[in-house]
Amino acid sequence: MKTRHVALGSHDPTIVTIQQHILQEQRKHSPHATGSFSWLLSGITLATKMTEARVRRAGLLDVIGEAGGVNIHAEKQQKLDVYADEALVHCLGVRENVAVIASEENEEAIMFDGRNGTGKYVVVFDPLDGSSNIDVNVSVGTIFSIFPLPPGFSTEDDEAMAVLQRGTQQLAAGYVVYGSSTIMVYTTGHGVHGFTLDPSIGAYVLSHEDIRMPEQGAYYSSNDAYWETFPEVYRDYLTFLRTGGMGRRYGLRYIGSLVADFHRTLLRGGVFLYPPTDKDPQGKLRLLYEANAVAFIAEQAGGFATDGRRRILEIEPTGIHQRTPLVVGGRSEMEQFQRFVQPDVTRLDGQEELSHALT
Ligand code: P6P
Repeated sequence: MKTRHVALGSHDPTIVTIQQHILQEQRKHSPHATGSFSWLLSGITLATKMTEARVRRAGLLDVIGEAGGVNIHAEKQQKLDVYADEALVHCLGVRENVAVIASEENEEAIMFDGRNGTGKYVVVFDPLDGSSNIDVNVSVGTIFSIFPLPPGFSTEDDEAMAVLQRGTQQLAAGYVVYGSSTIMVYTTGHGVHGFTLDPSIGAYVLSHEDIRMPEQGAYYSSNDAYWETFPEVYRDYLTFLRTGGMGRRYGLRYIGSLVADFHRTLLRGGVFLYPPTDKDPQGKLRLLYEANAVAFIAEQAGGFATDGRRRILEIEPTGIHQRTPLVVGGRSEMEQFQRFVQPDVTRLDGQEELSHALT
């Protein structure tokens, strides 16, 4: 009987895992890459799979509810916050090319011992954003950014200095949405790509190649409960969208979980806003491990992100946990927002940054 040779995957040639994709991207854009970056990324994907397994069974395991502690922001830590953080710290800790990490769940940055010479990367992350939504089965997520270790940085230096880098320094950024399916979206500066976790093989498989934000969407996304405390220019802009100023009356979609609200905005277009409020005059979202990653991905997909005055990626961080207002969306919505917040088009900084980012 003739032996039939079936090459692995030939029955389903579309299977491209995130590891394969990273290696392909590295070979395409940095031919001399050593695979060190994909080794790092495999630490993040493993940690998110560990977290996903718990999130999926949250109602069945003793992981619902509060862990009893509070984080740096005096927010009650959920048990899954702590688990997700420990998974990332462990998985990144065994990757010798990671020198320093910083997490929403830990006040200080962590410098791993004995990494002089091998440590090349800094990873900052929000291990489980929106975790208070878990108990009511609403999507939550993990957000991360990867930076180079600054040249000349040594173990004698303050690890915070390794972490406090502008968003433009990011080598890569991504997020995972633990939603109706689990999807990881990432960029290394060469477009944005999405990978859906296939539980039957335990791998993230390419499902959304080269994601582009629609030029114009149909939704705005903000917590209108704070309407009265939004700065007037934000209220004027939202009224403009609501009343058809951009050729259509925008609907409102707001989940209250950044990764889910941003993921919808990335795929469907529109604009997400967390403006300054009386409760959070500097904005609620964190620059380093939320806004920067979202901004990098948005710009790579043809959109833009600002804090209302500056391009998010240009903000010089002064603190690991500093907060920022965030407005992120597609080209049309962001150009219109720019006209509201910086009407004097002669003002070069914002205009230049916007035009630079949107070219
Ligand atoms: P509010 C979740 O707690 C979070 O940090 C983000 O994921 C989300 O976008 C925001 O806060 C929601 O905040 O004030 O609307 O509940």
